[in-house]
Amino acid sequence: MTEPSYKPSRVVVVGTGAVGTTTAYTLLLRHRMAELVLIDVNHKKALGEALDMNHGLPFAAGVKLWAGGYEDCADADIIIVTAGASQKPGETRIDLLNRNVSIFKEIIQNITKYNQNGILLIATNPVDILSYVSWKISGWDHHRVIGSGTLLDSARFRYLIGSHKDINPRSIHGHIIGEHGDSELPVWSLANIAGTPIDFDDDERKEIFENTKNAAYEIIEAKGSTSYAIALALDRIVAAILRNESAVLSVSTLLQNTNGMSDVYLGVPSIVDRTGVRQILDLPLNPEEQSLFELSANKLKTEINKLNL
Ligand code: 6V0
Repeated sequence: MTEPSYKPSRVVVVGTGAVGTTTAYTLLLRHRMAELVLIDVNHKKALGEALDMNHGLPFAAGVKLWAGGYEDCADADIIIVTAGASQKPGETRIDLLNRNVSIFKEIIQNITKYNQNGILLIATNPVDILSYVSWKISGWDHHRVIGSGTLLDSARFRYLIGSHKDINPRSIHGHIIGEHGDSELPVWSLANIAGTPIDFDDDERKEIFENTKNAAYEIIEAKGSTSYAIALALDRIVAAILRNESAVLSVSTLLQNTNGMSDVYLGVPSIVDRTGVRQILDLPLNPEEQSLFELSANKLKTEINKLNL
């Protein structure tokens, strides 16, 4: 009798620092996949993290988890990349660019040596540019190369609006778009609660957006890195992919005449399903938002043009 063909779902996390391990732990607790592999240039660290998580399995889901090598990417449905340098207090995300581009050249080549059909999910900063770099180096269809984009920023935005209104952030609809970084912008013209516009005055809007944009600086100053919220954001994207949800998430994806902008990765509300980013939603931005969106896209295009890809 022939064995039934069954391929367990597999997620690989490359980089077992603060973001990678918190993401792996979140995926584990939420039982997102059957197999979870941890890879790091510091293999000992990956081994230690895998052991620690494995010892919790009697209290958690039936996930097979190990510290592996790039050959384990072969059967992966999703490879999440969180490896590389992170911001030190006072550093911008763009400051990390040169260091992380050379790390990425090596990592993406290692992954694509073993896998051609999976989905790459990039979290390392500057995430939009590194998603673009990953798309170029991998040669994969752009639908399958996704950055975490402004999903985390949008969550911060919704949390802050919800706190001001004393309403659950899950009931707040609002998006931050553009760069995951200093040139991002809030789409106030479309933000709403059950279709009702949000009645903040200019000062309240300014305060909420500044706190959204500067949240990472504040957390890094206080505790050295951010990890819990980004882990939940990455978990959300993984769930949307593996469950074929067609969920609308502000991920970083290749713009092709999106609100007039092309050939750059930026965070925009996109439909995410088992194929990756199925489609971008073209937003009816007001003229001020449109010009900020163009500034953000052009800022990143300038940085991309400096790279030798
Ligand atoms: P960290 O804790 O320093 O971990 C980085 C890990 O990467 C370490 O374990 C390194 O050993 C490993 N690493 C370095 N080079 C390689 C390599 N060539 N191959 C494999 N592994 C390697 O950093 P942290 O986890 O805090 O941050 C990781 C990245 O995520 C940084 O670039 C952050 O800026 C970025 N973040 C992105 C967010 C987003 O919204 N997209 C949010 C938070 C952080």
